[in-house]
Amino acid sequence: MSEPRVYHNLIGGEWVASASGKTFESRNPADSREVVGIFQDSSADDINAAVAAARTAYPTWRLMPAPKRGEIMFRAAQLLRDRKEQYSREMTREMGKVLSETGGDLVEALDMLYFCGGEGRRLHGQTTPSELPNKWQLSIRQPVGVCGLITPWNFPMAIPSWKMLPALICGNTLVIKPAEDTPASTYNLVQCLIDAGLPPGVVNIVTGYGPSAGQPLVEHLDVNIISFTGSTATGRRVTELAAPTMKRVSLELGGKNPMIVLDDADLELALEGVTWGAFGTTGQRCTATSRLIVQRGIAQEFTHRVVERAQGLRVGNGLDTDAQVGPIINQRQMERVLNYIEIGQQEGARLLCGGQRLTGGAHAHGWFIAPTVFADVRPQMRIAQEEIFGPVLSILTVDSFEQAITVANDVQYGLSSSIYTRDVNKAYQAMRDLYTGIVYVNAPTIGAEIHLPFGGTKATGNGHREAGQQALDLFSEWKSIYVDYSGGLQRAQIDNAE
Ligand code: TXE
Repeated sequence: MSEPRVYHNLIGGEWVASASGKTFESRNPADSREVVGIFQDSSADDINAAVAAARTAYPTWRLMPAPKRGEIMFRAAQLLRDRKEQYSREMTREMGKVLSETGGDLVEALDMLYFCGGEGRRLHGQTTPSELPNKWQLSIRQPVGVCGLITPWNFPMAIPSWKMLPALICGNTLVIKPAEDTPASTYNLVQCLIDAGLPPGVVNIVTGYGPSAGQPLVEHLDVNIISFTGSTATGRRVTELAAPTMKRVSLELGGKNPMIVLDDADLELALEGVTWGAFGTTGQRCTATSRLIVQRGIAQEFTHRVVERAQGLRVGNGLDTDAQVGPIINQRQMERVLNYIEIGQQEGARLLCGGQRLTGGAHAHGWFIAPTVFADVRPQMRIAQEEIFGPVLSILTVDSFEQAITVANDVQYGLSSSIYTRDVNKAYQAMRDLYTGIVYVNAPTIGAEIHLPFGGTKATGNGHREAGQQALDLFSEWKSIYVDYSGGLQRAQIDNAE
């Protein structure tokens, strides 16, 4: 095995070691003997240097015409496409998910490059008539300044792209602190931007752990926005840490996403959907289908078929083209998922398949868990309420459509939901009444496209949306401009009726 690559922080266009000289390893979750890369274990000193570099680069980048900023993204997209195979393999080595999924993760970044590149020629505001004669008025977007971006490990390139590219097209500069388990894919995306002509200091990368590297970024007085994706607990902490500086904070947190299957549904279609929604990415998606809410008439038959499917899934190293489900990201997360399986059994849910770590053979050195299905789950059980973030599906049985909607909504999260039915009236009622940021009809809870807003209600976030044109609202500040060409003082906000 060749020597692992040593990655440096990117600060002001230079590749530099952490101020302390400390580093950490990122390992392959499918084979923990393999070191994927060595990264800088950074602290407040490194964050301070990176924020200063971003601040220095800001005035010039802000004034670069947005279509020109977009052209850099178009060129980067071409480079990313050319490097797709290599980067997908590297992503599978650091994150674990199967190659077709890491290819999909990369393609999301590609789509985002094209989408945001195109926004460079729009960034629309409004023009509107005035209530006074000979006066003209409009609203325009202006950048906010320096953005601090903190990303998780489950979408190692897509999520950084969702944050970096809208920030950049709006004219901001940034510091990104990628997840400690999967930093390499952030480097790969940024390398494409650099090779496409991104000026130094516009994007800075600082690697390290949450408390030592993430926290100083959140607290920094000269950082204007924090965009964070991760756990609800850390999101809450980030909000508290940012509050004294009054900076804008965008949070994309957990989910407990339900799929409803009514008696009249196309069961074969629903079966395909739940298998992909629950066990794709090993259940490590914020939109993963973690609750299956089935109507009583089909519950027994459908549960039986779901279990059959789950048992047939091939779990293995994502680089193995035969594997359908990869490992869990790390030992801590694996233990967390196994603990939830334990809790489910203690709560009285019926374990129908899986439930254990896979060991031996191809699984000997990785963090693998067998696809797991629980039946007889009641709505208030912890496995029906809390985000598990692993290949664990909880099946709940209901008597009616109305009960299904109530159960679906009765959790602290509100990211994604789905309904399978052939009844068009019920489908429309569900679209109206499911209180989530995303609703799917006859499709699983995963599969968001980048040109629609992404995010959720309740504890899933704090009201912001990523992706779509709505992402621009986070990374820009509105300015309203009034131009009076009457040559006299025209007084607004005064009773001119006379
Ligand atoms: O997340 P953390 P973890 C959920 C999922 C998972 C759980 C734990 O339920 O089981 O979170 O995962 C940085 N100040 N999601 O521990 O801790 C950290 O370095 C600033 C859902 O990996 O939230 C990393 O870059 N930053 C989620 C990022 O926060 C801090 C995807 C996320 O880490 C910090 C991932 C601090 N004090 C996990 N502490 C989704 N919404 O998709 C940590 N970080």
